[in-house]
Amino acid sequence: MTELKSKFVKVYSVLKKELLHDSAFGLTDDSRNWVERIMDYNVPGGKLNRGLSVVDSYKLLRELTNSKYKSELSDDEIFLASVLGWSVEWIQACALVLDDIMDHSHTRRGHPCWFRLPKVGMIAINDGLILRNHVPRILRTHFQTEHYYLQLVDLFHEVECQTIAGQMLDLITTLAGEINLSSYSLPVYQQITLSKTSYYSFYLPVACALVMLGENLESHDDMKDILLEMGTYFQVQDDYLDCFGDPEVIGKIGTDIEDNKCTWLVVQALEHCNEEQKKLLYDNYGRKDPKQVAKVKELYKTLNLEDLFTQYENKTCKKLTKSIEALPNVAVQAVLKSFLAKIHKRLK
Ligand code: DMA
Ligand code: MG
Ligand code: MG
Ligand code: MG
Repeated sequence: MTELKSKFVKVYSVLKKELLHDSAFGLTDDSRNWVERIMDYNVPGGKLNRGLSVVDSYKLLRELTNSKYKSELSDDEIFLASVLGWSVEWIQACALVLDDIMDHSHTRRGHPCWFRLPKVGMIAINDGLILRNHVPRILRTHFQTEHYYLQLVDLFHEVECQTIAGQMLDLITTLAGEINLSSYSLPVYQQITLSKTSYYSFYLPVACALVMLGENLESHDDMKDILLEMGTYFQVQDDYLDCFGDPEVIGKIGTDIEDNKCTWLVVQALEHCNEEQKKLLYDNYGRKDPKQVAKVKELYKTLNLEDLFTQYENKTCKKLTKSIEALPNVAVQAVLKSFLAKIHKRLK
């Protein structure tokens, strides 16, 4: 583990302790124990890519955007950037707890989904809200007196609006798809991924770093556009791994076919199939029966969607690299390249 990562990881228990003793929640001994379980089960067990990229982005952007920041990162700066990183991880934890209920998922990060645990069940809905309400408390405790506090609160709020609207679109598109799969297309798919994934996973971490550096977010739209595009690439990979990934490696069992989701794979299948294959897809997509799921996967194989995905990955990586290299600022380029390196050809 790098020194920066180990400093980041340590901040989790600081925040956890503060939240467990935050009088706003008026916790009893029993509810305090429950909240501790919610946090420990759902917040720290992921790849931490989103959280760490706040610290990494802060470091890269600080070193190169402003000459007054030539010195080493102070412990205070690392701590504050880590707090923001964990706030992003908290948003993610909340989103995943609720997403797994809505997607009827079974496992997450190699364990049963929180709502699948005995005695949790639909309490998980309120638990998701607890996690979501931790975020403004964290921001208040650590940033209240900073000049950029309001900007930070606004940023989290706006990104959350995007994310939940994206989740809604994901879910209602599925309803339309249950009536007719022909409503699934690449533009519809891109709209869903942009809002449900790109904003909170790619834009938010970098925007946090920029706000901390006192930068005006509006003047970084070129970087934002590339980050959002990377988010789509990331979700295409997520869809691919849902079907073709190793559950042992990705830590979750795919449910997209059963759930009738508008995924990159089904959009490609619809685009490339003949009439007979289309009928097979219409008859078997969105059904719980494992035999029907297997038929859909077989069709994906017949249509060579695995090769198509590899081509997409290579093409997208080239295109993103070109856009990144066309940007004027080296620091911005470095941030974007490190994001791309983290996700390109990922297996989990
Ligand atoms: C994830 O979409 C989006 C959010 C906001 C959690 P998804 O349901 O494809 O994610 P996963 O495959 O991790 O369940
Ligand atoms: Mg989902
Ligand atoms: Mg899901
Ligand atoms: Mg998925």
